[in-house]
Amino acid sequence: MQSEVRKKLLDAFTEANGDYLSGQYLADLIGCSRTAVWKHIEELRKHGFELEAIQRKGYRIIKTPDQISADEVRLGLTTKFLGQNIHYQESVDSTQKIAKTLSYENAPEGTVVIAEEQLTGRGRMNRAWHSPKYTGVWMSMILRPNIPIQKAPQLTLITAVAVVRAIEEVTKLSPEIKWPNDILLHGKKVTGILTELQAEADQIFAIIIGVGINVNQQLTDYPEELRDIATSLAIESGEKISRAQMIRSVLSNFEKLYLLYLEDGFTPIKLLWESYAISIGKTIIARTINENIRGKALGITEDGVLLIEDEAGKIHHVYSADIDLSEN
Ligand code: BT5
Repeated sequence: MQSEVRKKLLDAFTEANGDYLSGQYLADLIGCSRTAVWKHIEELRKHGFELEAIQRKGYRIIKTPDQISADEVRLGLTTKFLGQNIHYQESVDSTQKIAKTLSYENAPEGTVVIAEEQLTGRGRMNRAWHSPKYTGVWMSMILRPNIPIQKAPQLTLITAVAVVRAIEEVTKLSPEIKWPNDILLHGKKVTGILTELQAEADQIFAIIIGVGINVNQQLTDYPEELRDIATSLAIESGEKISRAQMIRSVLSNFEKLYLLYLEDGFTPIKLLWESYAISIGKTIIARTINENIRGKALGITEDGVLLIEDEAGKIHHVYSADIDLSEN
C-alpha cells in the first residue's frame, strides 16, 4: 500500500479513538471505492494491525502493531552496560544526531538511542536512509573505547558481525556481509551501519554507531528506487519479527564481541568477519572518491582496510568505497 494512503487511514483511526468508521467515510477520505478500502484494510492487517469489521458500522482498530518500548527492550536484556541506558523517542530526525548530543552531554558509555521512525535518517556521505514508522530497528549506540583513531573503522566490522549473529539467532536466515557496512540477504540490503567519530586532536571522545535494520517492511513500503536493492527480515523469512527481540540480540552480541575486542584485539573479530563476507576471493569493483579499482578482494587488514589485487598484480588498500559485485 502506498504510505500516504496508509497514513491517512491510520490518522483517521487515531482520531476516531476506537470508534467505528464507515467504509463510505473511508472511501471518501482517500478518494477510492469501498472495495478498495477493504483491500487497504487487508493490507493493514498484513502489517500487524488488528481491525474489526462490522456490517453497517464499518471498521475500527483494536490493536496497533508492536511499538517498541524501552521497558520491553530492557526486559530480558542480559548485557552488562550496553542498552542499560535507553533513550527512546517515537519520531526523530536521526538517532545519530540525538546520540551525538547525548554524548557531548556525557551520557554513559553504552547509551542507546532508539526511534520508531526517522524523518531524515542518514547513510554514509549524507545519503538518505529510509526509516519508516514501526517497521525497522533504527538505533545508535554511544561507545567510548580507548583505542587510536585509525582503529575506529574496526567498530563497523564488529557491528556487522554482531548484527549477522543477531539475525541468525532471531530468524534462522543466513545473512552475508559486504564490506564495509552492508548486510545482505539474497543479495539485497537488509542492514546498513554508520560509524561516526567524536574526537579531539588524536583522542577519541566517542564513537557513535548507527544501525538500521529492515525488519517488518513489505516490498510496497519501500520507495520505487529501493525495491530492487533492499529487503527486510519479514520479506525473507515470511514472518513478522519482534523488533524488541532483534534489538536485544544485537546489543548482547555486540557487547560480547566488543569486550572480546578490547581484551584480545581485532584478530578474532577479523576471522569471524571474513567467515561471513561475500566479497572475499571474488572479483569486485571498489568505487572510491578518486577512482574505480577492479580486482580480486583478498581480505581485510588488521585495521579493517580492504585489500584488492588488480589485474597487474598491484595491491590496493581501500579505506572507503562502495563495492560492486555485479560483474562476477
Ligand atoms: C548505510 O549507508 O548503509 C548506513 C545506514 C545507517 C542507518 C542508521 S539507522 C540509525 C542511525 N541513524 C541514522 O540516521 N543512520 C543510522 P550507505 O552505505 O551510504 O547506504 C545508503 C544507501 O542505501 C542509500 O543511498 C540507498 O541506496 C540505500 N538505502 C536507503 N535506505 C535503505 C533501507 N531502508 N534499506 C536498504 N537500503 C537502503
